[in-house]
Amino acid sequence: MADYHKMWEELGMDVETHDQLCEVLPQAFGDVYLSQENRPEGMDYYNFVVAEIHGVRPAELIEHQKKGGKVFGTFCVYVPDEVVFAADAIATGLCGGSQFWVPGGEKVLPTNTCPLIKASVGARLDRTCPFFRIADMYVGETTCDGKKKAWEILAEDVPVHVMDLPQMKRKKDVKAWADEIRTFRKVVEEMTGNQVTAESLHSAIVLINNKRRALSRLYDLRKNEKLPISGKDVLLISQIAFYDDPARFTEMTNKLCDELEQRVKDGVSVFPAGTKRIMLTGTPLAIPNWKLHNLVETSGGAVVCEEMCTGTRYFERLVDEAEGTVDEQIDHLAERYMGINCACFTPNSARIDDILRLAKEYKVDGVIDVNLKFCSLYDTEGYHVERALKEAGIPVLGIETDYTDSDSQQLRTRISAFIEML
Ligand code: BJ8
Repeated sequence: MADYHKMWEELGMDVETHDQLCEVLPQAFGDVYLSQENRPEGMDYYNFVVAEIHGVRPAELIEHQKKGGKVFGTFCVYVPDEVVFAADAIATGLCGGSQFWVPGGEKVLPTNTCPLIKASVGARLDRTCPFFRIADMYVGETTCDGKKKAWEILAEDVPVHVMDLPQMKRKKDVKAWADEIRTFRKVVEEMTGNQVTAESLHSAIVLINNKRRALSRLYDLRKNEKLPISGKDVLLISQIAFYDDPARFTEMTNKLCDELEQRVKDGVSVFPAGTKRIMLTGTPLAIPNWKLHNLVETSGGAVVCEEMCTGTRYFERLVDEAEGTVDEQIDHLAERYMGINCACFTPNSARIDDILRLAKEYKVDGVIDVNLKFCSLYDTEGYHVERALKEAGIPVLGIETDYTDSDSQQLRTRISAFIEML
């Protein structure tokens, strides 16, 4: 990796502590990723992005700021990136997926907070992630209780705008979300000094839809009996989608899909025939959380789909691209985003329908219902998820875990036994 120490120092980072993270990440990435056989050549791009994760993209964001541009950090797939890009600003995902940041979060949060929140808060307060330093404003949402309270703590250190997400899906809730997006538009316009116009919003909708189209194309390729790419690799791509430049990401992902389509034509598979097809459902897997995919794919299974925010919830369904006024387009955004099925909604039966549909589409042999420790929303919803799967005759294994490696052996035993009985 190139030397970015000067940039990190200028960002006010704790460079010494950050160096420790830089030391362990390449090893972890090598073990999980580079050890795979017959990886598509198109993965070189994503390998490069990860190798330079705290260098290349942060440098681009800083370049954008030097030209007077703003950067917004987000934590949830309900926040419409389109509004940010329409004001000539950049949106970047900030969810933390490493245990490295958790102790920092625990300094201010109860221990029984989910690791995603603890890692995100720790990354900011300990000054050990450039993305968290660069963002001019954080955009939070009222999804789960832990996040809602975390925004108040983060707001002492960085400007935070919180979007009030309704938790039911009635007509009036969709309208309320559209109003929240209108407020967000004003916040973004004020922060950037740029206007969101009908033209710029339309271009941004097409830009982000194209990213969704590329991801959807990639996921469709996993529906093939012969899998041209591993689940691990697709997870990595999904994670990178949250912070890479959207146009470049779309181009590179489409290029990879060209290669994968050729593989399908040639009958190439990265797994031996008969490998069990597993779908994961549940809480998101933020970068660099590769633990479960690695366990499944080194225990005789292949992950073929993720019903997760780092998965189908991120890209399924497009925003209506009909041209119109800013107000009309915001209504289209609200409709699309309110179609995401997060466990913070009640009832959330459409998620169960999605899981059953995806299990069929991806021809899965079994489902693993994943819960990040202390996420009571997904944990509780697991009751309905697992019951519906059992009723449909689809084997399911419920798992609760965090970012540590302490349960890896135990999980491997359970996952191997599950895959063996499929
Ligand atoms: S739309 S899943 S990204 S809220 S895992 S922090 S819910 S305690 S991340 Fe999420 Fe948006 Fe929903 Fe997706 Fe809270 Fe649960 Fe932690 Fe979570």
